[in-house]
Amino acid sequence: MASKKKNAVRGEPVESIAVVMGSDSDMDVMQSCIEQLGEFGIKPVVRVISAHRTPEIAAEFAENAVENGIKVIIAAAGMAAHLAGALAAKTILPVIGVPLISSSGLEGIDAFLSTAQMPPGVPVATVAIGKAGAKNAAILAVQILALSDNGLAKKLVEFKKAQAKKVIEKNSALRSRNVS
Ligand code: RP5
Repeated sequence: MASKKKNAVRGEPVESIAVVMGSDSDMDVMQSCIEQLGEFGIKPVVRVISAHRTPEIAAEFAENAVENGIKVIIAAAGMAAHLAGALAAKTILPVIGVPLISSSGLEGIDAFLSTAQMPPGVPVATVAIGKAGAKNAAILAVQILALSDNGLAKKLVEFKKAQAKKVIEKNSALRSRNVS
Protein backbone atom coordinates (compact mmCIF):
# COMPACT_ATOMS: atom_id res chain seq x y z
CA MET A 1 0.00 0.00 0.00
CA ALA A 2 1.39 3.37 -1.08
CA SER A 3 0.63 5.04 2.25
CA LYS A 4 2.56 2.48 4.31
CA LYS A 5 5.96 2.60 2.58
CA LYS A 6 9.13 3.17 4.60
CA ASN A 7 11.19 6.31 4.27
CA ALA A 8 14.29 5.28 2.32
CA VAL A 9 16.41 7.76 4.27
CA ARG A 10 15.29 7.23 7.87
CA GLY A 11 13.49 3.87 7.71
CA GLU A 12 10.33 5.33 9.31
CA PRO A 13 6.80 4.70 7.96
CA VAL A 14 5.74 7.52 5.63
CA GLU A 15 2.45 8.68 4.18
CA SER A 16 2.10 9.49 0.47
CA ILE A 17 -0.37 12.35 0.71
CA ALA A 18 -0.03 15.56 2.70
CA VAL A 19 -3.05 17.65 3.65
CA VAL A 20 -1.88 21.14 4.57
CA MET A 21 -4.24 23.92 5.67
CA GLY A 22 -3.69 27.58 6.40
CA SER A 23 -5.41 27.60 9.79
CA ASP A 24 -7.01 25.27 12.28
CA SER A 25 -10.24 27.10 11.39
CA ASP A 26 -10.06 25.25 8.04
CA MET A 27 -10.23 21.83 9.74
CA ASP A 28 -14.04 21.54 9.75
CA VAL A 29 -14.11 21.48 5.95
CA MET A 30 -10.84 19.61 5.48
CA GLN A 31 -12.07 16.81 7.71
CA SER A 32 -14.11 15.60 4.73
CA CYS A 33 -10.90 15.40 2.68
CA ILE A 34 -9.17 13.39 5.40
CA GLU A 35 -12.20 11.10 5.76
CA GLN A 36 -12.39 10.55 1.99
CA LEU A 37 -8.72 9.55 1.96
CA GLY A 38 -9.47 7.22 4.87
CA GLU A 39 -12.11 5.47 2.74
CA PHE A 40 -9.28 4.56 0.35
CA GLY A 41 -7.15 3.32 3.24
CA ILE A 42 -4.88 6.36 3.25
CA LYS A 43 -3.92 8.20 6.41
CA PRO A 44 -2.39 11.49 5.27
CA VAL A 45 0.21 13.71 6.87
CA VAL A 46 -1.88 16.64 8.21
CA ARG A 47 -0.34 20.06 8.98
CA VAL A 48 -1.44 23.62 9.72
CA ILE A 49 1.00 25.87 7.84
CA SER A 50 0.33 29.42 6.70
CA ALA A 51 1.82 30.94 3.55
CA HIS A 52 1.61 34.37 5.18
CA ARG A 53 2.06 33.74 8.90
CA THR A 54 4.71 30.98 8.66
CA PRO A 55 6.23 31.42 5.19
CA GLU A 56 9.58 29.83 6.13
CA ILE A 57 7.87 26.69 7.44
CA ALA A 58 5.76 26.50 4.25
CA ALA A 59 8.89 26.67 2.09
CA GLU A 60 10.73 24.12 4.24
CA PHE A 61 7.78 21.70 4.16
CA ALA A 62 7.57 21.86 0.37
CA GLU A 63 11.33 21.61 -0.12
CA ASN A 64 11.54 18.46 2.01
CA ALA A 65 8.31 16.81 0.84
CA VAL A 66 9.89 14.51 -1.78
CA GLU A 67 12.57 13.32 0.63
CA ASN A 68 9.87 12.70 3.24
CA GLY A 69 8.05 10.29 0.91
CA ILE A 70 5.14 12.56 0.00
CA LYS A 71 3.83 12.18 -3.55
CA VAL A 72 0.90 14.59 -3.67
CA ILE A 73 0.24 17.73 -1.62
CA ILE A 74 -3.30 18.96 -0.96
CA ALA A 75 -3.26 22.58 0.22
CA ALA A 76 -6.35 24.35 1.53
CA ALA A 77 -6.75 27.98 2.51
CA GLY A 78 -9.24 30.81 2.62
CA MET A 79 -9.08 34.56 1.90
CA ALA A 80 -5.98 35.53 -0.19
CA ALA A 81 -5.17 31.84 -0.42
CA HIS A 82 -1.53 31.64 -1.44
CA LEU A 83 -0.69 28.42 0.39
CA ALA A 84 -1.06 26.03 -2.56
CA GLY A 85 0.93 28.35 -4.82
CA ALA A 86 3.64 28.94 -2.24
CA LEU A 87 4.10 25.18 -1.81
CA ALA A 88 4.00 24.56 -5.58
CA ALA A 89 6.77 27.14 -5.99
CA LYS A 90 9.09 25.00 -3.85
CA THR A 91 8.39 21.44 -5.01
CA ILE A 92 8.10 19.33 -8.16
CA LEU A 93 5.24 17.32 -6.59
CA PRO A 94 1.68 17.82 -7.88
CA VAL A 95 -0.16 20.31 -5.67
CA ILE A 96 -3.96 20.32 -5.43
CA GLY A 97 -5.45 23.55 -4.12
CA VAL A 98 -8.70 23.70 -2.17
CA PRO A 99 -10.18 27.21 -1.94
CA LEU A 100 -12.15 27.71 1.28
CA ILE A 101 -14.94 30.04 2.37
CA SER A 102 -13.79 32.34 5.18
CA SER A 103 -15.36 35.20 7.10
CA SER A 104 -14.26 37.67 4.40
CA GLY A 105 -17.80 37.80 3.00
CA LEU A 106 -16.70 36.81 -0.51
CA GLU A 107 -17.98 33.21 -0.30
CA GLY A 108 -14.62 31.72 -1.25
CA ILE A 109 -14.29 33.55 -4.58
CA ASP A 110 -11.27 35.36 -3.13
CA ALA A 111 -9.59 32.06 -2.26
CA PHE A 112 -10.65 30.45 -5.54
CA LEU A 113 -9.00 33.13 -7.68
CA SER A 114 -5.90 33.28 -5.46
CA THR A 115 -5.49 29.52 -5.75
CA ALA A 116 -6.34 29.03 -9.42
CA GLN A 117 -4.73 32.03 -11.09
CA MET A 118 -1.15 30.79 -10.96
CA PRO A 119 1.40 32.18 -13.41
CA PRO A 120 2.57 29.84 -16.20
CA GLY A 121 5.24 27.43 -14.97
CA VAL A 122 3.81 26.87 -11.47
CA PRO A 123 0.56 24.87 -11.75
CA VAL A 124 -1.91 24.28 -8.94
CA ALA A 125 -4.75 21.84 -9.69
CA THR A 126 -7.60 23.86 -8.23
CA VAL A 127 -10.79 22.10 -7.17
CA ALA A 128 -14.22 23.49 -6.21
CA ILE A 129 -14.70 25.85 -3.27
CA GLY A 130 -15.34 24.28 0.14
CA LYS A 131 -16.46 20.77 1.08
CA ALA A 132 -17.03 19.47 -2.48
CA GLY A 133 -13.51 20.58 -3.37
CA ALA A 134 -12.06 19.05 -0.21
CA LYS A 135 -13.59 15.69 -1.11
CA ASN A 136 -12.56 15.95 -4.76
CA ALA A 137 -9.00 16.87 -3.77
CA ALA A 138 -8.78 13.56 -1.93
CA ILE A 139 -10.14 11.61 -4.91
CA LEU A 140 -7.85 13.41 -7.36
CA ALA A 141 -4.83 12.70 -5.15
CA VAL A 142 -5.79 9.02 -5.04
CA GLN A 143 -6.20 9.02 -8.84
CA ILE A 144 -2.65 10.35 -9.18
CA LEU A 145 -1.26 7.66 -6.86
CA ALA A 146 -3.35 5.01 -8.63
CA LEU A 147 -1.34 5.54 -11.83
CA SER A 148 1.34 3.42 -10.19
CA ASP A 149 -0.71 1.52 -7.60
CA ASN A 150 -3.07 -1.22 -8.85
CA GLY A 151 -4.66 -1.68 -5.43
CA LEU A 152 -5.76 1.96 -5.37
CA ALA A 153 -6.90 1.74 -9.00
CA LYS A 154 -9.22 -1.15 -8.05
CA LYS A 155 -10.59 0.86 -5.11
CA LEU A 156 -11.32 3.77 -7.47
CA VAL A 157 -13.27 1.46 -9.79
CA GLU A 158 -15.32 0.24 -6.80
CA PHE A 159 -15.83 3.84 -5.63
CA LYS A 160 -17.25 4.84 -9.03
CA LYS A 161 -19.56 1.80 -9.05
CA ALA A 162 -20.85 2.51 -5.53
CA GLN A 163 -21.42 6.16 -6.42
CA ALA A 164 -23.43 5.24 -9.51
CA LYS A 165 -25.43 2.65 -7.52
CA LYS A 166 -26.47 5.33 -4.99
CA VAL A 167 -27.81 7.59 -7.76
CA ILE A 168 -29.72 4.71 -9.38
CA GLU A 169 -31.23 3.81 -5.98
CA LYS A 170 -32.28 7.42 -5.39
CA ASN A 171 -33.94 7.47 -8.83
CA SER A 172 -35.81 4.22 -8.04
CA ALA A 173 -36.95 5.58 -4.69
CA LEU A 174 -38.26 8.70 -6.39
CA ARG A 175 -40.13 6.69 -9.01
CA SER A 176 -41.65 4.36 -6.41
CA ARG A 177 -43.11 7.46 -4.71
CA ASN A 178 -44.78 8.27 -8.06
CA VAL A 179 -43.02 11.57 -8.55
CA SER A 180 -43.52 12.40 -12.23
C1 RP5 B 1 -6.30 31.68 5.75
O1 RP5 B 1 -7.01 32.65 6.42
C2 RP5 B 1 -6.67 30.39 6.42
O2 RP5 B 1 -6.52 29.32 5.53
C3 RP5 B 1 -8.11 30.62 6.83
O3 RP5 B 1 -9.02 30.09 5.87
C4 RP5 B 1 -8.23 32.14 6.89
C5 RP5 B 1 -8.52 32.67 8.28
O4 RP5 B 1 -7.60 32.16 9.19
P1 RP5 B 1 -7.82 32.33 10.77
O5 RP5 B 1 -7.85 33.80 11.04
O6 RP5 B 1 -9.12 31.65 11.10
O7 RP5 B 1 -6.64 31.63 11.41
O8 RP5 B 1 -4.94 31.89 5.79
